[in-house]
Amino acid sequence: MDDLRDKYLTAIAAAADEAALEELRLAAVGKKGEVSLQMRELGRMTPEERQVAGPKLNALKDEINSALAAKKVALEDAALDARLAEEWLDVTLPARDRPRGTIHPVSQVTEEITAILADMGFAVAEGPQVETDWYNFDALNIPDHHPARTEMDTFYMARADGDNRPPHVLRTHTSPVQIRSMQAHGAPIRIICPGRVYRADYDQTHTPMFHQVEGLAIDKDISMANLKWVLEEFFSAYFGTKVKTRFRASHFPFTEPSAEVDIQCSFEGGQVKVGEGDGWLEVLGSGMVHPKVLEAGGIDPAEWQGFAFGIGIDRMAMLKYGIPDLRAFFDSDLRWLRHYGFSALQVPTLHGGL
Ligand code: 2NM
Repeated sequence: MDDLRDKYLTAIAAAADEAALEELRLAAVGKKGEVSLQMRELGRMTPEERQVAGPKLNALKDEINSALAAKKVALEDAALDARLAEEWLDVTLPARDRPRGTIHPVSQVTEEITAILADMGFAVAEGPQVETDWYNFDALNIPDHHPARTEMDTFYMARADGDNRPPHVLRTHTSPVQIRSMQAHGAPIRIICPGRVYRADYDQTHTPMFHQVEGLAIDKDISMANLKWVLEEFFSAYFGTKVKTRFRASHFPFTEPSAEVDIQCSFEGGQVKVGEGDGWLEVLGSGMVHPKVLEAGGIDPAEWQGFAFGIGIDRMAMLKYGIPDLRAFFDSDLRWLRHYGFSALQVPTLHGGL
């Protein structure tokens, strides 16, 4: 029995892998293993002999099984150690840089403006950028002879000879969307229409494509007072400081009366600061929607009235984020986009101060 113990404990200690261990298990304590065969001999012993040999054999079997189990764990530990040494990973390494885009200031500011006005109860409406001249001009009470209709100011779509569809233009404002919304939903209505608009103009302060958001609120008793409140709330939320407005009488074909709106600002050292000082900056046009425009939208002007306004989004972005040159907005220069662009994670919210 001592020979068997020495033989197997030594072999188990020296086993190189689990397969060798399994072979040793079968040879020692398997059905036909040496220890098992010895146990079968017990039957042929005298009771006195058996009382001595039985417990010894059982102890030997237990000892070999324990040695097998312990060696199995040791082999597994060694295998894991080998893998850990082999598959070495430095989790403190900085991640590889990935190419990342930025959110364009126009997109960011559109989101900011939308968040503020949506919070006041305006729904967002969108529409086509190619419009008939009826939606872009006639419905807005812009007469046939009006200079805005000339090819000097408006992009007309090319037409083949004999094409008798009405003339189409690139919309010069988002008002056509408001006409379509009035036709679709009727009154009362409170909507804003953000989007791209087009005018044949190109210099320091004008690009042939730019962005506008127009607002429209129609109900039974809406007045210029409501307009002034909405605009002051809007500008104060947008610039993050109380902003006074100044209304100056003006003229647009689609509103009567009409007003151009200035916001309070200071000009110091070539720097414009909104919401302080005693200077004024013209930022939008507005007024009470003309009865003829309500009619074009299918709304009875004897029953309903309301205000409308139009703001230039690009200029709002320049003012808030100190961007000096409008034309650079649309150059797609990566250095400009990285400098003035926003992170995709920087989502404007009212509670976050936009
Ligand atoms: C402006 C100025 C004044 C305007 C009018 C309408 C409509 F379609 F409802 F009649 N939408 N926007 C409007 C009025 C726009 O932009 C400078």
